[in-house]
Amino acid sequence: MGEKKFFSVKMRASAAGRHISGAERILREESVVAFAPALLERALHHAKGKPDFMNVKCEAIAPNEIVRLPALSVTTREVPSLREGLALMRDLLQAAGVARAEEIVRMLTELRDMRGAVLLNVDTMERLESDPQRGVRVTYMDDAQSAQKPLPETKNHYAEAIVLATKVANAPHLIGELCISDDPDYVTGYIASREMGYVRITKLKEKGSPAGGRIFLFRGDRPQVEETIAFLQQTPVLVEGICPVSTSKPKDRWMRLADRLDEMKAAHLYRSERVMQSEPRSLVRCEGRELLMLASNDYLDLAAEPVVKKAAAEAAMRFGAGTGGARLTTGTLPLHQELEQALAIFKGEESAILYNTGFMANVGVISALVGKGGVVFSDELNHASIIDGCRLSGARIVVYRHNDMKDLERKILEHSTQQGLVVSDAVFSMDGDLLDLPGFLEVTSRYGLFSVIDEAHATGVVGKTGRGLVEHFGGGHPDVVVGTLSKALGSSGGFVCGRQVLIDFLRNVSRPYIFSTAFSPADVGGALGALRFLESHPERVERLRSNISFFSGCLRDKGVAVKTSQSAIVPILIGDEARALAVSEQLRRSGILVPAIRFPTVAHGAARLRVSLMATHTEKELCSAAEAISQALNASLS
Ligand code: WAQ
Ligand code: MG
Repeated sequence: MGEKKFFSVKMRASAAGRHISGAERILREESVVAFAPALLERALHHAKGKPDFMNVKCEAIAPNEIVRLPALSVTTREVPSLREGLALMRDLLQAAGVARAEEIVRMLTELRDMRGAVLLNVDTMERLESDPQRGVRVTYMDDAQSAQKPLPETKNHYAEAIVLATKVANAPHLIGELCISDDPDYVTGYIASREMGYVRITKLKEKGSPAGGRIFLFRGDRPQVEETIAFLQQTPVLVEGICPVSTSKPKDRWMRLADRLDEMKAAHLYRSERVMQSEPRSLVRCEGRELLMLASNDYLDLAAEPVVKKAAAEAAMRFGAGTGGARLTTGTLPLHQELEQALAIFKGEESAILYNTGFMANVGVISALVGKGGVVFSDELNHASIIDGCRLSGARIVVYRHNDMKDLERKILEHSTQQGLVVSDAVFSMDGDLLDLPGFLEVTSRYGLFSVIDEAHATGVVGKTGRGLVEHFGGGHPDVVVGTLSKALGSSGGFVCGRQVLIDFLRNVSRPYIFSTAFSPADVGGALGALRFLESHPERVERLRSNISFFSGCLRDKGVAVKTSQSAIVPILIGDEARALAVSEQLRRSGILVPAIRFPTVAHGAARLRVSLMATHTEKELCSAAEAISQALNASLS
């Protein structure tokens, strides 16, 4: 018989007859001599004290007696408390078809001072081990890779438990196992079965508790008990494919996310959605109640305007719900081109290009016009999509003071560049103020830099007929005008206007344009409908403007200090995040929807209410809203 034998190598150590430490391995003959000392080493360094007796026993095993079993799959369930850990174990046990789960988990928590496990008939609750003091001990088992892994000086609870659990899960007539360590400080335990695998539960006892034990779950008849015990005590098992679990327990990746959310909650920066159950009009249904909407960007109330909805619906009926392709492949409809032409004319530019969102328009144009080696000059209060466009371009980013053309010029002189771009919001979204367009154009043209303005909140709002800053200031010509269809134009999407060469260039290099599916017929149709409506109803813009000055006046009458806004946005500065949330919440209780704007949308400590007005608010609504705001602000101070 040329076949190499395996040996079972067992160590036991005691002091004054009291058990201190035990360990075993199953090793190939040639590894025995190298590994036996590690077992002694471990016994000599045990926390329970110095042994006065140590015994290493080596027994040959024929290779054909050894059963090789694949390791149970491992999952870890993080639980915040002991109560939840035990409840989880009970639920898993119940799910595995054990009726008396609650009783069994309680029995487990009450075990201590056993060397072996309880063998329990799960249906009758009868204990089947012949010596209930000692319990049933499983032996002859090891990790199949053991000769590659030196035995650690201190116990690796997981590595040893997964071997035992795999053997137990495969024992005849056992349907599973429960375990709590008897180490006072090791609070992770497990429930295991062939079906559910090895489920680690991170808290199953309080730190310091002397409790600990195992229950093997038996289902069968009395005579079958022999078979189960024989397998546990005599059949040598090598477990293959054990995945390492780090015992230093770095946080689970999902737990890390949950921690971040908890930090946000603690800092009053957590956000969640509010669900609207109606059209976005000046009165909306939100979470079961009617609220006065003071937070919409649909400034002209066009999203719900009947002719606009009709245009969106007709476009969908004629061309379908989606476009099925990018603009340069199969996604361009006559509607897209018609809308681009109409936008160019409305803005007084040569040409226009559509993007799926205003965010993409900013990212798409900035990253196309500058790159590595270039410089972008960006107002410190620019919108997130401008900031991200600057970052994505790879150009150096130079932030200048808000609307400060002197600072802009100083910074341009400091960073002389052949390839430069200056970008600014036209209406600043959280402050509602306007860009100094004449100053901006003077500086940018003096230094030959691209001038980019984002008219997201200006289109449909600023200028006598809503055409934006150029109309408002009576002239001037930025190189690039970005806009959105999703605010005053009541639809969805963004656009860029400018010279033909600019638009041709963007169609060829701008990645958000090239690699997005062309946006849907309903969006395009709705935007076209809204643009046509706006062209023929400039009085909507007029009504919005008169609401703005009326409302600012009401606020001042009630003692709330605000400037008359030149846009539809009226910021009411509060500062403290928690206070801003409290005021917003109080207003919601009085039937008014005004969000608290917080970091990172605005700077830390610059939290505010951001009121935005619509053309269709009535003076009565605005007057009572101003009253409610003033009251909520006062109440939050006391
Ligand atoms: N056979 C049967 N029962 C045993 C055996 C054995 N060979 N060894 C221990 N027990 C019983 C005995 O009652 C102990 O008090 C109890 O189990 C706990 O044993 O993935 O360390 O060796 O991080 O303390 C779980 C690891 C660690 C969880 C379990 O058990 C994880 C542990 P301990
Ligand atoms: Mg222990």
